[in-house]
Amino acid sequence: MARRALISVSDKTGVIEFARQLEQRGWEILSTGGTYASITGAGVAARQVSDVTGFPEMLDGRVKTLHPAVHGGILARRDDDHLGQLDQHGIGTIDLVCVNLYPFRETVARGAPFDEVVENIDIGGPAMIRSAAKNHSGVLVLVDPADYPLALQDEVAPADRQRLAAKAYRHTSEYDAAITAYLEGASDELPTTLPQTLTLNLDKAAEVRYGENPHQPGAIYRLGSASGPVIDARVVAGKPMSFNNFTDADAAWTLCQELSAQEAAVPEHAAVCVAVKHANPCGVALAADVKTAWERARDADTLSVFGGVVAVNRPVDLAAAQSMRGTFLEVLIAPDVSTEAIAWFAEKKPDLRVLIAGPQQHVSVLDVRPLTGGFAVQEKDSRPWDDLCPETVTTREPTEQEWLDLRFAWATVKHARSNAVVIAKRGVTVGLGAGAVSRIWAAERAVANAGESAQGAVLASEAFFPFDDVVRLAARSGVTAILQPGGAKRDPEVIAACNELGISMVFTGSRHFKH
Ligand code: 93A
Repeated sequence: MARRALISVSDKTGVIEFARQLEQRGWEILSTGGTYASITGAGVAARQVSDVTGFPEMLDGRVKTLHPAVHGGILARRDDDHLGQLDQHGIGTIDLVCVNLYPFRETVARGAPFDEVVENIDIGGPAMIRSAAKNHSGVLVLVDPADYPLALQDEVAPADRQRLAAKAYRHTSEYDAAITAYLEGASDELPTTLPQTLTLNLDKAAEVRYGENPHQPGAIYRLGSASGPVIDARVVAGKPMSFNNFTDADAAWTLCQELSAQEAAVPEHAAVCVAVKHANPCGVALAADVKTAWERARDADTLSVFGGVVAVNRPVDLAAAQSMRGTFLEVLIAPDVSTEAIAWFAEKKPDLRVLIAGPQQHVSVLDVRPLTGGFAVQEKDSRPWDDLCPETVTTREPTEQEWLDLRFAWATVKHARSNAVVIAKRGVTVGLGAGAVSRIWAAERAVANAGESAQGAVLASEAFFPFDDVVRLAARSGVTAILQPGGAKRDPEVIAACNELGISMVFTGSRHFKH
């Protein structure tokens, strides 16, 4: 009997071609309404799931695939007992499940009303993904178009099947974490004060050889039962993680995720690479694919990336891995890393810690810093670009490209230590000045880094300009648009300098000190 695949995807990227390839290899395809329409509309043969269940999709699509004919076909062990039971009930096996979920996060992100957000909680999709992942020895589970080529091979190795299953559970757990976070926050205004007494329950999550320096004992603690992308990352190659590796990887991953969410709608910005050195970004880039994003981030500052920590938002394949040859890196963290890339790293870069990020659960929104005898505690600065009302205050408006670059530079500067200035051009940081004790020094550092590349670039600052000196320096270096919070006494002088020099300036109204 032909092997059967069930395809039910909201994100239809690559699905038609994948279905076509399956058809050519003799697979029978089952699919749900919208997916069925896409596939068959492109001339690929498929059957509706409702044909198999004998029930139409009902309750506005809330019940499409929740049926024993689907879950029995996925969950049956491939042995005589279970296959015999399927036979008795006239149920055929399902050998491949390709599902991605209703766009819950995207619906929240565009500010949709509560009822619409709730309607976008996928139930049947996660159920199928979890069923298939449980039975991964007999069923391939795909939640990411990047894995479609793997599934087209004649034989998929047990280790790859297991990796796909782990990825599937990560996919559904992150999805549930997003729903939890939304529901926990949806009914309440953000608290304006923190509680009188804070009880932090910290459990040791990892041992490290020492703290920031060899004479300081150190360890990594988990807050309650929280899970985190770095604390719970899988180290798939390289040496054990150090204290500084943990903190830098967390910094890199956080910025990478923020940029990834922010740039999601721009296809040529789909891949994000963040290189961090001593908690500050040193090269950040967007591109259409991970290899190019890494190469651009590296080339942004080839000196500082040496010994750095790198985060990317897309799976790392062999080509991307090989492009890291020749750069000494401490840590690479990614949502996934292919088996070939892991093997290559293990052989060619045995010291590099290669991490597959763990799930992020929205538990800790606190930023805790040590004081002698206590802690300074605040809510994390997680304000997104969409919360701002950026306003052009000069005669010249930024161009479309400059707007994209300003938004990108803003996210990056927010994650750099104050005082920070970032110069960016076409989705790459070309100059970064961070942790400076005066703003003009941060700007001078960024301009010096950028050199010729500052021509036609944009500049972002995490706090306002007390004087017009940064504007004049930026203009001399060739910068054409500037973004900063505004709100200084001398704003009129600063704006006048921009108008005199033909530069656009945007005020965000939002400061992002990070001391
Ligand atoms: O509303 S659901 O939770 N109920 C279901 O039974 C179900 N089965 C698949 N959503 C369900 N799905 C989801 O439909 C899939 O996870 C996928 O995201 C989407 C694909 O729908 P369509 O093929 O109609 O575009």
